[in-house]
Amino acid sequence: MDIKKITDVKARQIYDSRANPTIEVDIILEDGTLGRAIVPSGASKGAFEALELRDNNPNILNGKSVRNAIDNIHKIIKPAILNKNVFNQAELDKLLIDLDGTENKSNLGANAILGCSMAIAYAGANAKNMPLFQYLGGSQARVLPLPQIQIIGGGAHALYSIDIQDFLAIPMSAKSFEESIEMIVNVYNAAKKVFRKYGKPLSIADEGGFWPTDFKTNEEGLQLLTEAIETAGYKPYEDIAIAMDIASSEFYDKDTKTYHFNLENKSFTASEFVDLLVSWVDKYPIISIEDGCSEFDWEGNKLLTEKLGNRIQLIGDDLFTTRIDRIKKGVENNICNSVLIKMNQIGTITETLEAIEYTKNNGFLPVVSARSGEVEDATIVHLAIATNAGQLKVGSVARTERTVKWNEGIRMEELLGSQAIWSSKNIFDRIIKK
Ligand code: 2PG
Ligand code: MG
Repeated sequence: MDIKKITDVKARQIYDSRANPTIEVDIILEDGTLGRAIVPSGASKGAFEALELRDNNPNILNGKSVRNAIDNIHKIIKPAILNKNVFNQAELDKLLIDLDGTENKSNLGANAILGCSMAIAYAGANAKNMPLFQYLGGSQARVLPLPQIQIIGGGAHALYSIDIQDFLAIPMSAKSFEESIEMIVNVYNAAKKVFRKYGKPLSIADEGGFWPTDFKTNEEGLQLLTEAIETAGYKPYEDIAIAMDIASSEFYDKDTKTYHFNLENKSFTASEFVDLLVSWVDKYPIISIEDGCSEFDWEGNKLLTEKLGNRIQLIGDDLFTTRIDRIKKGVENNICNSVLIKMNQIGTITETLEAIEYTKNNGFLPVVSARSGEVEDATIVHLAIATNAGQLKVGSVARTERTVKWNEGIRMEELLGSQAIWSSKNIFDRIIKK
């Protein structure tokens, strides 16, 4: 068996796309090979995510510095993984989990652990001179994911100027990954024209999509995006369909069990809110809805699935937080039909791979996803290809922390050449029964 020993571990505080500190980890091997990775960070975080360890000193970087997590890497993780074989990813991830010893990685910090886990994977791949997707997924890793790309960004990513978080586009008629990105770039640029036509300023939200200034209703996002699709010369739904991330946990009141749109000053019971979403699916070219109901509202999500589960993709993000125990609850009770996969919700590469595997094996669709705070790291693209997950969500087609992922996908499609398989809209045939 191949052995390459880890001889050094270095972590440092660097900065993400939202000017927040984050962690970069270098893993160095006996032959000098370097594996380097950077940890992303969310804003609309799920209550059941693994813990991102921040220093919480109000005098330093708004409490967001990550020096303690970095100390944990140097003082606790480094001595434990030195001289270990880098190719034993699962064993090393298990070691990191055990070193932490808590259920939510709150001891060492999920950010400290994930940074090491990712860098170990890169060091292994680099030592074998392989792209990461091939190292993690082998010779059958070759499905290029159907992208889900943000055109308008609201909610926590635009100072709550509207309640709904994302209006995204899915390139249904694309014949390849490369073409799929080109199509969405056309829609993005058409959205610029549509915004100008209505006199809306072109500001950019956290993930590169347009900031929803002067919206009177949340539904306006659906109207503008549909018009942008048409302006770009595409047929809504057939060519480009709409995906939404409602991120409804952000405006759900646990005590009164109601959903509240601040923009319109309207409150909804779960069943009224589900009815609203159903009416939107009837009226607009929507193919996918994420977190339609809150992470605390299993009944609402169940009702939503009863009404829409055969018609569109229903993704659980905050609801599942990439945890098999929570995904299992969805599978067993027919709640949602898809799972958003975020590495830092769970904290290691191995657990992320297991969550994707579990999701696929139980007939749900995994959607590998970036966070709203991103960096120049394209690990998730490789993760999506490595697992043949079939879908990838990264924010918009603007801003380098986003394009670094799409561009890597274009390169990997080229590298795979005739071996590449295009996920395509057919992926939805597994859940949509029309
Ligand atoms: C989401 C993500 C990415 P955040 O809710 O799906 O869009 O946002 O990283 O802020 O949780
Ligand atoms: Mg989400």
